[in-house]
Amino acid sequence: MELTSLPLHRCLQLTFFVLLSITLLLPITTTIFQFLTTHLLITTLTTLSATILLIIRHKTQPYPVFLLNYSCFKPPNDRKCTYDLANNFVLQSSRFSSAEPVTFMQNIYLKSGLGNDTYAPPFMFEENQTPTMKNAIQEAEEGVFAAVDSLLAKTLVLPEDIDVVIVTCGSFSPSPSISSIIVNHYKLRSDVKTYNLSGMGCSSGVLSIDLAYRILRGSGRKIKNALVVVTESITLNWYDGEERSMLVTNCIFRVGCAAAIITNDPNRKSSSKMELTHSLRTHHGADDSAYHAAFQEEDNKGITGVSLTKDLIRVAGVNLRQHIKILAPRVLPLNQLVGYVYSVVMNALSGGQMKPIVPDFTAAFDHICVHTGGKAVIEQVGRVMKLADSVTEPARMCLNRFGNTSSSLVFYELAYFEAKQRVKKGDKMWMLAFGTGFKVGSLVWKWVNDPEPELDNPWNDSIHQYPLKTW
Ligand SMILES: *[C@@H]1O[C@H](CO)[C@@H](O)[C@H](O)[C@H]1NC(C)=O
Ligand SMILES: *[C@@H]1O[C@H](CO)[C@@H](O)[C@H](O)[C@H]1NC(C)=O
Ligand SMILES: *[C@@H]1O[C@H](CO)[C@@H](O)[C@H](O)[C@H]1NC(C)=O
Ligand SMILES: *[C@@H]1O[C@H](CO)[C@@H](O)[C@H](O)[C@H]1NC(C)=O
Ligand SMILES: CC(=O)N[C@H]1CO[C@H](CO)[C@@H](O)[C@@H]1O
Repeated sequence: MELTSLPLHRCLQLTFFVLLSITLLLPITTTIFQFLTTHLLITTLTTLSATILLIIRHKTQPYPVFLLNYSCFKPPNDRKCTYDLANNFVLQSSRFSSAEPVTFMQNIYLKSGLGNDTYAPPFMFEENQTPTMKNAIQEAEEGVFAAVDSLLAKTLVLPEDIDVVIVTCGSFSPSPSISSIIVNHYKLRSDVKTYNLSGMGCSSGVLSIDLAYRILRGSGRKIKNALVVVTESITLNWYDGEERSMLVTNCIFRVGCAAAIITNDPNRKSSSKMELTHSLRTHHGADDSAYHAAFQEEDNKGITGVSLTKDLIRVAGVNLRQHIKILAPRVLPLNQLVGYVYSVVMNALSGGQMKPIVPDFTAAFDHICVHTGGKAVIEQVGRVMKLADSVTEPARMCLNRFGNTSSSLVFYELAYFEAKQRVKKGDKMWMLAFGTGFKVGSLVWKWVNDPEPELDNPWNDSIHQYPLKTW
C-alpha cells in the first residue's frame, strides 16, 4: 500500500497511535536512546539495514490485480438450440447406419440437464447445414466482437490502452489467430503483446486469467491493462461417427464467449469489480488415467471426436482432492485449518486408515462458482466437498440455460450471482474449473465494490425463471 493513497482519517489514526505509543513507552525509549547514542556505529548500521530492507520490500511487493469488468455474449433469440432443433438436425443428416446412435443421443440430451434455451452455432440454421471454416470463423467473430464491444463500452477502456491480449479457444485455431483477428478489428497498438492459447480445455478461462495475473503483478506497471477473451468455436467439432463416448459432446457442447479487462492500475481500483487474491493451478497429466479421461482421437472408422470416458468423473474427484490439499492451507480460516491439518496427520499416522476430513470451504468463501461441464461433474464436486444443493445451484442453472460452453462457462455463472443480486462488497468467491489434461484451476476473488445491475448481463431476460425446481 502506498502512503499517498491513505485516506485522511487513516493518517490521523496512525499519527494518534504513534504519539500514544511514544508517550507510553517514554521511560523505555529514553534508556534505549541513551544506549544508542553511546553506540553510534550500531545505530547507524541498524537504521541503514532497516531502510534498505524496507525499500527492497516495497520494490518487490507484487501489485494488486483487479477485474475491472467483464461481458458475456448472448446470441440472438433465433439461435436457440431446442431439443426439437437438435433432434431434427440429427435426423435430417441421416448419417447414421442405424437408429441406435440417434436414440442414444436423445436419451443423453434429455438426461443432460440442458434446457431448451441454449445456443447453437450459426451453420445449424442454414439451408444445407454444412460446417465450414467460414462458419467457424463467423461463430468465433460474432461472440468475440459482441463481448469485447460491450466490455470496452462499459469500462471506458480505449483500444490504445490495451497492453496485453490473451485469447483462449480450446479446439479451433485459425491462421491468423483469433488474437490477430482482435488486433486487426480493434486496431490495437503495434507493441501490444498477444497470446493465443488453444487446446487447453475447459479450465482455460481460469488459466488465462491466471496468466494475466502473473504478467500484471510483476510488470513494474509498464503493462497495465490485459484484455482476456475466452471463447470456443464448436462448428467444426460436430462428431459424425457412432461411438457412444464421442457422441456425448454433440449433446452438451454449446456456443458461448466472454471477455474481461484485468488491470493493476491503482486508479481503477475504485471502479473495479473484484480483486484477485489467490490463483492456483494444478496439473495431473503425469497420471495416465487422468491424462486419458477426455481425449480427442479417431474412432475405429477414422472419424475424429472427443471421447469422454466414464472414468472422467472419478478422475475429477481424485484430482479435486489433490488440488484442495494445496489450496486449503492458503485460504481456510484458522479453526477449519487446524481440524483439517489434524485429520491429514492422523491419516498419515494410521497408514491411510482414517480418511482426512473435507474442510468446509463454505466457511472460507461466501460463494463458490464451479465450472459446469456436465451434470455428473457437478454432482461429483458436490459429493467430494459435501456441498449443499443451494451451493451448486448456480452451476446447475447455468448448465440448463447455456449448456457446456467450455471455458467461458464460469463467467456466465458469475453473471448468475450478479443477476440474482447475491454478491456484495467484501464477499469472497472461489472460481473452480476442470479441464482436459487433466487440470484443475482455482481463482479466489474479493469483491471490491457492490455490483450494479447490468444491462448486458446474459441472464437479463430469463433470471426470473431460475432456479428451476427440477434437479
Ligand atoms: C425441451 O423440449 C422438449 C420437447 O420439445 C421436451 O421434451 C423437454 O422436456 C424440454 N426440456 C426441458 C429441460 O424442459
Ligand atoms: C461494470 O459495468 C456496468 C455496466 O454494465 C456498470 O454499471 C458498472 O458500474 C461497472 N463496474 C462495476 C464495478 O460493476
Ligand atoms: C464440455 O465440453 C468440452 C468440449 O467438448 C469437453 O472437452 C468437456 O469434457 C465437456 N465437459 C464435460 C464435463 O462433459
Ligand atoms: C438485455 O441485454 C441485451 C444486450 O445483450 C439488451 O439489448 C437488452 O435491452 C437487455 N434487456 C434488458 C431487459 O435489460
Ligand atoms: C498455441 C496455439 O494454438 N497457437 C496458435 C496461435 O495462432 C497461430 C496462427 O497465427 C496458430 O497457427 C497457432 O496454432
